[in-house]
Amino acid sequence: MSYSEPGKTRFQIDLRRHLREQGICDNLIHLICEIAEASKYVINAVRTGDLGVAGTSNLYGEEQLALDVLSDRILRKRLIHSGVVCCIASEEMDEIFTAQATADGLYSVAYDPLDGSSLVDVNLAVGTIVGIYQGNDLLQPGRRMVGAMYILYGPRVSLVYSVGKGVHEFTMNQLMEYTLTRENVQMKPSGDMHSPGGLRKKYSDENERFVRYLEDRGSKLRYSGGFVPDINQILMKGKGLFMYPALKDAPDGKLRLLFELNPMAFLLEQAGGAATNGDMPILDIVPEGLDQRAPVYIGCREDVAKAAEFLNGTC
Ligand code: AFP
Repeated sequence: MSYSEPGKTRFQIDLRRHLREQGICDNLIHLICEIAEASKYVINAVRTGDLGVAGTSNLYGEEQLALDVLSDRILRKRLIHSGVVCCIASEEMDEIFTAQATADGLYSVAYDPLDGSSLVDVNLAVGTIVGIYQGNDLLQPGRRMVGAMYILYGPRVSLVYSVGKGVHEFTMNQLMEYTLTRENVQMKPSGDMHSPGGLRKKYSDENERFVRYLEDRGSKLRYSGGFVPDINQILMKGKGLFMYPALKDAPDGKLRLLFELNPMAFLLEQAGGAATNGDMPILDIVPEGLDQRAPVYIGCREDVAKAAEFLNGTC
């Protein structure tokens, strides 16, 4: 249902009220609201912050931008002081940070504070991605998440979340409050848009054949270089497929399981879509380390199933 139809004024439902209606515990409501609060400072950093490098590198050996470091610090502080988090890990940290020794009634959070940060200097959309687990174990299959969300910093700021009861979109208003704009977002079974990541000349024959199949079917190319805007486009249009496959020199692809793939796979499945690495659902992969990557095909469930057929040779 859309709450923003032109010409119709509706009562605005804010994030906290919507969360309360989900019947989840107060700690989880508090945690999601704290992340939403932190995002207001991240958007401020994105809009006005230093675009230079930080002079440090992350656990993948990638050069960190000042914005990566600042966004990470904003989220980390907020999470640590929330009182409801025991462990956190982010794409910008080397190891898991323990905020509280006890795990009872508390959550662990895996997040990418500013995904696509290298796009800020050319003024393209970027985002924050978050996966939430009960207790202190972050190295468990994504299917055990109790919630996932992202915040998209585009021409408008939007927050999309799920606590396992559908996918809901909120948009930041002029008072910097998140109000409901779409409830129970649903994916179509198949679509006509594709976002193929990675250099095509490094694709396997199977992946190359799959992309040619999509093109022959009339699928349009839609790739921004930012995972959050690319996934948001698929979710909000209800159609499309994003892939970042294994490459000849990168057998696990590029995207990170804990910080990027699991939260997005959780949201897509909640909306009736799917996500696979080609062999198994992304959400069933048991992570072996924080820095694990995986190939990914995510979007409409029939398109994702077709990708798997090309990869396993049945198509
Ligand atoms: P950065 O955070 O280094 O900009 O990477 C963004 C990202 O992880 C993800 O947001 C994109 O989908 C993907 O990389 C794009 O990768 P390519 O530049 O190889 O297309």
